[in-house]
Amino acid sequence: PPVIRREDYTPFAWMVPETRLHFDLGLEATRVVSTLTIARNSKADRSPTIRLNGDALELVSVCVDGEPTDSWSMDGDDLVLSLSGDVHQVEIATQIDPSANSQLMGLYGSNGMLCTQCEAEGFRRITFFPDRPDVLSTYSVRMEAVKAQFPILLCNGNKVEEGDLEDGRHFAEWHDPWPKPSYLFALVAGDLAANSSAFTTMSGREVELNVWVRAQKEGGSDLARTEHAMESLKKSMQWDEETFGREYDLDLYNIVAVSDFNMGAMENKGLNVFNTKYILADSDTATDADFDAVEGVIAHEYFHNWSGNRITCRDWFQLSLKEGFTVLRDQLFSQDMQGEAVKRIEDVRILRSAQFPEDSGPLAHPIRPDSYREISNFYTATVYNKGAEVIRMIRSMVGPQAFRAGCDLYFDRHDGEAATCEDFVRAMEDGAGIDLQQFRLWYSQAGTPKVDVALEHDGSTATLSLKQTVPATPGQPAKHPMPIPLKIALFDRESGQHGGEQLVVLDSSEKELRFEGFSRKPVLSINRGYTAPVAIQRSTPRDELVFLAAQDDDSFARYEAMQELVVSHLVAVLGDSLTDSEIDAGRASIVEAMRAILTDNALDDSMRGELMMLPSQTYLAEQMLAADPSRIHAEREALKAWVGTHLQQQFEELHDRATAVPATFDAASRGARKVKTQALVYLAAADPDGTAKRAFAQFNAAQNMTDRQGALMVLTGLDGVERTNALLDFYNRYQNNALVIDKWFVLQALSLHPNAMEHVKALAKHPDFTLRNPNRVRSLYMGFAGNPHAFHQADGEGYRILADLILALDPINPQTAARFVPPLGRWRRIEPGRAALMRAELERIAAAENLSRDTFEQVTRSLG
Ligand code: B3K
Ligand code: ZN
Repeated sequence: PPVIRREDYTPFAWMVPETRLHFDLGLEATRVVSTLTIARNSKADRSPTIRLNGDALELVSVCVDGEPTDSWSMDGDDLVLSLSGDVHQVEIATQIDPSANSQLMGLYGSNGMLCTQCEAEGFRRITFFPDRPDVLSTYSVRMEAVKAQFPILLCNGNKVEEGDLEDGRHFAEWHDPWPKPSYLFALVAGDLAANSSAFTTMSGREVELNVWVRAQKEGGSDLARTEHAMESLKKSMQWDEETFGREYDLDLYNIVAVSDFNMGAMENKGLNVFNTKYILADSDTATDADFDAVEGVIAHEYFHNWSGNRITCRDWFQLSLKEGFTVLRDQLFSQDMQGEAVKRIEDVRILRSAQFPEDSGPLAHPIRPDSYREISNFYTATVYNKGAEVIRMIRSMVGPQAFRAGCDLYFDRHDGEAATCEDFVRAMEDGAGIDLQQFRLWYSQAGTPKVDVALEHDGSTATLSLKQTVPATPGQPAKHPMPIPLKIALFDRESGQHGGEQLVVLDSSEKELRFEGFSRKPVLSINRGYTAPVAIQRSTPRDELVFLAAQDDDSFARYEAMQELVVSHLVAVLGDSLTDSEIDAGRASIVEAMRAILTDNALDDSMRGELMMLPSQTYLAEQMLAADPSRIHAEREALKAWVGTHLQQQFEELHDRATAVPATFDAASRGARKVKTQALVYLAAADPDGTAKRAFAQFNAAQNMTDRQGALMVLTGLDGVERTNALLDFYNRYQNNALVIDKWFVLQALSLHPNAMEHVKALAKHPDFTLRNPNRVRSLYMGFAGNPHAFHQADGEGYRILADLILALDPINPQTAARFVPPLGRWRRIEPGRAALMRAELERIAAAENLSRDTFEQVTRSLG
């Protein structure tokens, strides 16, 4: 497969001002007739042909200006038409089989309904079209189908007509007035039921809102589980008006939940299609975290209406233009809904466990990549989450008001266009009043910068020395220094106060900053609020970290101090550089800091729950050049047991207190649920038998999924009758609910149980397991790949299991298969014995015949 490069971009030779589509819908055979009005693009070179992309289409006929023509040819899957004039009408008939579409790209069947996924290049699996984001067209669509089978027919925009036809068939006609690229096209047909409501926009437009689910379902309809999604949609619409001044622009907003979906959701104009996972939620089947995820994804897709749809991307290299910006927008929204401190910590945790490994591995790429073979492989944590961090840095440097002015200018200047990241940066410069010349490096350089920090004290002067290095990444051996905004504060140890925060920007390799008026050496709090997505490297004395963990008035910095305390201890233990008494001292300071967290009455439980979490295995592995996953796992577990043993009484008291809090949706009750399960995690490590009983009691008394899943998570890691009974009870109770059965799979795949690998092998043969449903595949195998002691078993069996999965899944669903390659691609950062085994599995995959473009690209880059 060819490499596509950003520098090769050229505008398309034709414009397609109008697209008319006629669908005769059927599960096994769908006939599509498309009528395109095309005109030469005066801003592009003149071409004697037009290239219409296709993928696995059966061509039925081609007409130009009303006449059948044979002046066309196939170039691979693409249809190339010769055209002499400047304006033409092209009519193409194709036939497709949605039931055979297991890739879930284009038009496919799911549970008897028909739905589409077109981003990035799925529209070409529906009809021949210039399937690129810079070709904008207005769509008029007629859908026809058997009414009993597909009573509801949905498409983008507004419904203009509907009616009955002969032979039990019916039709609906839709028109979307907003020009859009083909990747935003969507249709859905099926037996659906809606939760309907309305929203009045700031200028008084009355918008009909519908959340659609499958009408008939064994075990009752899902309609009752759509209320939270609907409320989240209204909150998002309101918030975007208040915070960004953005208003919705159609009279209708439809959301449809489907159970077979490659990603989380899709922002198609006026017709979002969602994975059921991000729609269905009630307290019996969804955890508090699930509720938050629904709210966040609903918001994300809604916000795309401006950052993505009204202003779209010129080409796929600009993906972060819409994704990074929209992630930032949904993060800010969730901060406002759920509380800023905890949300920020959660987002940084995701960045560190998903994006940092990308940046330090063979798949590292800038947030605006320079090349790809398969664009689906670039829907990454780098483009999304680091992309959001990059824009957040601009916001931190200019402040929220100037940032808003920059956004206003961007929306105003580029409305209706297919824009670039460069357009966004320029609008920020002009609208927010900041020079971002050097800052543009954040768009072009990959790798997580490291910042070395030292603080010296002499007389009344404190001197802060900062030094940055941006590590080499594939294709980028040498880097330039980037501007790194760091919010800092200097604390006086005795009073526990600081003299105000300030933002320093490290914009050269090295910088020294002097601060006057310190009779004692201050305690440095740096990268407060996590202003820059960098790795801070410093050797802070333990007592200063304990001080910050207990006292810092920046919640993130407080969390960070606790993390650093644990990370520095575990890294030293793993480096075999500590004497026994040093190990004891390290553990003692962690116990001391944890005790302060458990007993601080001023702390709300939600924040307490964050502070209680140990740094993840992945984040710890990031700190080493060649990690031994088993040892990291063992030392992390040993520390957990140590802390659990030394604070057993405090954890039990916390668990008892939290258990007594009545189960509601308010923040206090949610916080109580969070610390309840956190306490069990430590207690399980310290006292497995006693905790099995305690967790089983929590499981049985649970009035909601948060408590039930938390208890089951702990129990799956333990041995005994409680484990067996809880797993059985959970399965029987929820066997008709696919999303909950996904939890049952993932908990066992992730479990601390020594036989987790055997459990995974057995679950792969379970009647409820299928390679056809991405949620189910991810539950079992992403869980497994994230389970260090099972996946990284020293004999390499875990690697073989994952490689076998990739090979089996690739012919069915290449996009999802390719997502399992990165865990194997980490081999360079793993100790040599395992690294060789991982590499061997990658080579075995690479040698397979007929590998998809998706998997081929990821495997070759990973071997690279
Ligand atoms: N824009 C979609 C991504 C779909 C990608 C499919 N390969 C989801 C989102 O970011 O909102
Ligand atoms: Zn998005």
